Amino acid sequence: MIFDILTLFPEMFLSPLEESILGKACEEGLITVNLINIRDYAEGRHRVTDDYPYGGGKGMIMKPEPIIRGIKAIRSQHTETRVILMTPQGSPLRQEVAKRLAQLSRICLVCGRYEGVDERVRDFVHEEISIGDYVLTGGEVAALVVIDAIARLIPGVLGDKGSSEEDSFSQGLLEYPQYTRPREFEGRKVPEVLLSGDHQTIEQWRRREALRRTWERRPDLLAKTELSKEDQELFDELKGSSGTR
Ligand code: 6GU
Repeated sequence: MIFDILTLFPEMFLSPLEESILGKACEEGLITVNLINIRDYAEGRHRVTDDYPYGGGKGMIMKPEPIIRGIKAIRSQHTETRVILMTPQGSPLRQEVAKRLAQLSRICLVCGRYEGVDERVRDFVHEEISIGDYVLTGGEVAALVVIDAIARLIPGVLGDKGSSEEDSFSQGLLEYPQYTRPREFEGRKVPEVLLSGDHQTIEQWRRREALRRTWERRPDLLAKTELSKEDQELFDELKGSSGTR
């Protein structure tokens, strides 16, 4: 997967892409992130990339020409590129969106800054994505979120650290509680069932706890998830014993 990032702040991407799993994915060539400064496409001695809003109002708007020239330069070399504008007005990033995007070969993420981008930029992008209902100072951190969510779905990126198919959301449920050593910490014990070695009982416990957690914290997710007959039985057990925790 190749990402072309159009941004006024390419350096914001450097250390997140050098560390840990993303760092390794870059090193191994499983993902490539090209950082392109929008200012390189601005004209004039001062290479201005923003201007006052027509009609008045607070803040500055990113000028259309540098961004659109940048998009055109990328698309003219790589016609298959999917162009995505990062904006709080975009459609919400969800696991299914990340899965769809992970199938592509090349994605250009356009990072807006300031109070937004000139509306005419929208005619040159395929889609718009938001990472949630809150406002960031710019699209850069959101673009990193998109890169991370996609990268970990690319075969080889997670390695033996586990398959992404069992993650929260992939199955429509939150994850079950996890423990490691010690068996007891400040009076807090690891649930006995996890020490039992009985894999079937452990599986069932985990599934029930995943259902419990989702029901308690994200009933909206549960409403969208199809429960198997077994899940429905575990879920009914939970509801029968609510409060026992
Ligand atoms: Cl993509 N950009 C900005 N500036 N704020 C956001 C966002 C994006 N997604 C959520 N909030």
